[in-house]
Amino acid sequence: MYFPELSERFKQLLAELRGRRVAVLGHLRPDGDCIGSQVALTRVLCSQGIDAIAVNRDDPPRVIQPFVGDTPWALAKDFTPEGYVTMNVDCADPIRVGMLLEGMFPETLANIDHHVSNPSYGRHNFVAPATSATAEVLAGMFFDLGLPVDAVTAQALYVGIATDTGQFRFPTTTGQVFELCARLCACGASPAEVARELFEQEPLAKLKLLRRYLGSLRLYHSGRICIGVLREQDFQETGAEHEDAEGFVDYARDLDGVDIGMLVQEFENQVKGSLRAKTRAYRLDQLAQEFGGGGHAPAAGFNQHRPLEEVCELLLRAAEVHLEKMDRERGTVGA
Ligand SMILES: [Mn+2]
Repeated sequence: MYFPELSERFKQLLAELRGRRVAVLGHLRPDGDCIGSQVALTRVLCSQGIDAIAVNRDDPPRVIQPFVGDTPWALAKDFTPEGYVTMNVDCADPIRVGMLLEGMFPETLANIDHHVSNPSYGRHNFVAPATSATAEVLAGMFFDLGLPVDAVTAQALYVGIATDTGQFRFPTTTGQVFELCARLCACGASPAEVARELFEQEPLAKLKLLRRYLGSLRLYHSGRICIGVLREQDFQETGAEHEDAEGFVDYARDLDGVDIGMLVQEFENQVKGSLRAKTRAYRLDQLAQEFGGGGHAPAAGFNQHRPLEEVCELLLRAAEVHLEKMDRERGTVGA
């Protein structure tokens, strides 16, 4: 068994839900793990005689769309919630589903997630903070319980794990992750097909946007902090979409000598910050919380309603203080 305790409770929940209607909710601006988890859970629920549908405020990103297949799907604005209970996936916080869905469903029946900051807000909680992805939790429970994992489900779970591990590079990439992926491949997941869809259909506008982000990178704090920015103008002038900036922050983090990499971008009249560290030791979830956000220890984010310059200044100062505090706690002086 991968998750004995969670799987036992999940089995009981499935029995309770037979014949019911379930909306499987994901977070705003969904990523591969969110969509992959929604697709997989919705399909497995349907296979168990549960009338399930995935519901999102936003459409899946362009490169993730092909993995939805024939899974029942609705946008929040077109959805009638009467008679449905909800299961949230990959949502560290109930407000992550967006105001519209939160208003429709003040109560979350089940909360399935892997964010360390998740306060277990559901009536039933399946939160495994040490795992790489919500898709890993779902895959483990499905295999534990012998539930049917069809090819679309397997592929969706593989997408969730491959994206949330940064293509099997992040510290959360364990032996169990590879074991589960091997089983997903046996059920029809294709790593080559996923790689082609996700990484080998880059629009030129995205590369133009990347050039601007790379051009904006600045080093601070003896080269241990790297910040790059993207303004609304950068998106307009390159013709890139906001989802194209996904993953750019890794370039800042990946620089030699850098401990914390950041991307600060103007987005929907807000300023969005993405934070990445090379190790979990830097507790970026805590740094993001200072700005009203959250996430994982090595990868976190936030939204702010201040001008971009002001956010950068505050963030840099907070990051320096945070970095020094983390150094002291680890008993090291500098890098
Ligand atoms: Mn995730």
